[in-house]
Amino acid sequence: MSESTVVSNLPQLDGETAVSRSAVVPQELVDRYACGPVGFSGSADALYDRHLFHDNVVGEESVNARLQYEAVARTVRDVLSQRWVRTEQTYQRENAKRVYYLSMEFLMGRALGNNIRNLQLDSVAGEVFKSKNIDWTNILEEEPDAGLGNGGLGRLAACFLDSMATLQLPAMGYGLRYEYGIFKQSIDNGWQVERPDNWLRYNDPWEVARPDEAIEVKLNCSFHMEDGRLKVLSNEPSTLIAIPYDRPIVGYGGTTVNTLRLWAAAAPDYFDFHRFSKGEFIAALADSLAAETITRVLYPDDSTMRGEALRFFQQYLLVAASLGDLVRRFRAANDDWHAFPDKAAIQLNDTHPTLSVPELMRILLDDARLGWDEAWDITQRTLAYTNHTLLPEALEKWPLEWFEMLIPRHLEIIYEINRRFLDSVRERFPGDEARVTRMSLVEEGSTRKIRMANLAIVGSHSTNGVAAIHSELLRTKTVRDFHDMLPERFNNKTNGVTQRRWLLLCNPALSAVITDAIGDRWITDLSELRKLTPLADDAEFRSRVRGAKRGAKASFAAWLRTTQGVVVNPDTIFDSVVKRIHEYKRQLLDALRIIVLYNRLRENPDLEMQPRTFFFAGKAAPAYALAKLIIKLVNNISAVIDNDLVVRGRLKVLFLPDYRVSLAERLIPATEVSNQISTAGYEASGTGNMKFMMNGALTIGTRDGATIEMAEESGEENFFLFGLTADQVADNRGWYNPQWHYENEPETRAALDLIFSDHFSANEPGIFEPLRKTLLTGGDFYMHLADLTSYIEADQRLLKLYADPDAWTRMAILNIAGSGKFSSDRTIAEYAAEIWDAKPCPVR
Ligand code: 26V
Repeated sequence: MSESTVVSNLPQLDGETAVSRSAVVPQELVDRYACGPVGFSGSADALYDRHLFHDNVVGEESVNARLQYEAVARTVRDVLSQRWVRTEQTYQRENAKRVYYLSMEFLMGRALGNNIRNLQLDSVAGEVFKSKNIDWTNILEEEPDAGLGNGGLGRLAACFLDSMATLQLPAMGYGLRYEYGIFKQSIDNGWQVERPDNWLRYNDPWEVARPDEAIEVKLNCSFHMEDGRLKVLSNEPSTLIAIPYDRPIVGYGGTTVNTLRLWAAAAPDYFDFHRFSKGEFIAALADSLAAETITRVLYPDDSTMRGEALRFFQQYLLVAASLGDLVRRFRAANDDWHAFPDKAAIQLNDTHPTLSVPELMRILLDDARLGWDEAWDITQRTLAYTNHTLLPEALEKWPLEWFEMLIPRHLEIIYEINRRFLDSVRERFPGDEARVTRMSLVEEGSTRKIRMANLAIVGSHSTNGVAAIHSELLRTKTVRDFHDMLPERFNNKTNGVTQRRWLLLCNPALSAVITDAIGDRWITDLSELRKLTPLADDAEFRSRVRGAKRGAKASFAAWLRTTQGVVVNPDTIFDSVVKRIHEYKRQLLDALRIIVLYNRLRENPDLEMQPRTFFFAGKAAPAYALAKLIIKLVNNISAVIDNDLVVRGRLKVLFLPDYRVSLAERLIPATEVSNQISTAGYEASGTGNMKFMMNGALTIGTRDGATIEMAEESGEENFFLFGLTADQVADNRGWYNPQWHYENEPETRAALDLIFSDHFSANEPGIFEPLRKTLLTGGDFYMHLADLTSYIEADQRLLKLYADPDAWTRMAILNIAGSGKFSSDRTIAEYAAEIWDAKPCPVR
């Protein structure tokens, strides 16, 4: 195939805008991607022009940045499309064991920059941009974040997809195509305001609808709309259809292109056709809107389980559609059902897809007509469950009635699973009826409920936590009875993040410094970063690392100024706490630290203190009033400090609205101090902590989640650890009294008094009163006051180190060097070897 231009069909343009020179794709890339029946060949900017003018049917005068973005994205999709097809063909040909990652959330962020990078098309893209006079940074901004997740759990799923594709695993993600992702957050007078995230308003250039692969989902009830609300009619069986929309997941190097398949709910075309024929055409069509309601919106709360029937429907839709699809794929290549666990591994991302247990049993019993024991063995060997939280209020329990109404056959199966399981408990622990009650899949009470975590543990062969301490607490506290009985099922898989997005893509300057020093193998083997350890003592290398950090701070400051009109000084220490707002994550503790520092300066204006900028970002669940009040407090502190001449220029507090993947990609490289300050024993793992570490921030934090393992990797002496341990938190519960700290620690008292004196709420007296209950009279459940003093002490040590730039940078380098364990490639390799028994299947 020739290197020169191919595609004709270009619009007739005048001389000035005609393609003057073309961006030629190097032969090596043409060879790599031009596979399959439709050859992709030659000129990338001809493809681009065709998409720009012909897909949109516009003339040159209508071109804008959004259309340019779509045309570039479609051009990139052209390049990867045949590789994508080839990937699936290879898996089919090899009849490889597949990994299916079922998740209600995938927090993908933007795809364009990532796909260009992973396909190694940077230089071609650069040429197209040059020849077409495209402002690259502008068009990247046109892509909305795919915000189909709340926080850590959804972002982890996205990192896992990247790693599975890079490791060439035959893997697929299954999720829901929410029309509205996580809400957009803005701030009005300091308060969080939510707006809908209509991310699919424009054509999404990545998704491929595949209506011919739709799955029918049968329900024992039907839906209709009444006064604009979704109503359910029980005992009127109906069918929904789930339509798959596929998105490409490009592995690094572009060899493997896996699929993220998202389901959209719809009514079948024959929906209620007898009503059509009765003349109720319009009414019946209006009811078909009811079906589409199911995948309308992501639930924006990741901290409290609320009894929302619609969410239960969503979970069933995900499970029924995904299992229907993957079983169909299995049947197309295999006729022996007993081979199923050798051909499919299904990972349940938290309990949200746990209906997979009764659904797979139903398929094996009713469709495949296997006996109970065979079906149960296959189900258990296929499924595995990951737990992501120990918070009791987040543990899912669904009312029995809803099973009865929607999926009575599944309830029947759950009863039988429970009967057999409780028999085995009684056999193992005779006479221990209290244990039987605790372990039952059914919670008794005024409304009987199914305990989804119990069902997931019983119906699978593996239950894992997401960091060593979390897995340990799971075994010894949360589901201890299950560990007593089934110890071999429990294991740990410490989380990780993809270094392709969270270092290579978001921090090009630091990436270049690292690659110059140790080569680029770290991109696919992060343990290579260990080679940086000796360079911590190399003055030249330190100065380069420092230069990269300084550059990232300056770009972030420039971005803040141009996009939000906010001025921050890049010569101050950049200190961040970014994550969902939750009491256990203790953003309040950070606010108290800042007030203590503020008081010190007010009391002693001559005090020497390095100037600092404190960044907060994160969303509060719309119904979580206290979390919203924390946001208000931070914003009010910010305003008061800005107006106080004593501290101006020395302390600055900034709440950055609408925390999301693309904001994290800018803030993390610029951060010098990472705060990971949850009450020990409550943060399952954390993954932001890892992103900061590999970008050269130092961590000030508690011994919680994966932060413990991070400190182990770089040495505790290179961490600023403080506060109660998880054991101490548990042991102190009985007698802990926040009042003691208030009475005996003058700075603690002064900080609280300042809040309650309305210093930060002069025009809104009393608004922070609810914090008195949280922090004092209500017992301070998350023990903020217990840890405040040691937080301040650790902070002082940190400031002392900052005053010595060489010592600081040395430590930052030792942290980067120690971050290799926290690649999601390592995590996925462990899942593949220890849970899935899955092997790479290179695309040929
Ligand atoms: C729970 C719920 C409860 C019902 C309503 C909707 C909803 C949505 C999500 C969740 C799951 C929250 C659990 C979660 O995100 N856990 C986080 O998982 C991260 C990845 O393993 C981990 O790093 C964080 O520490 C953990 O908080």
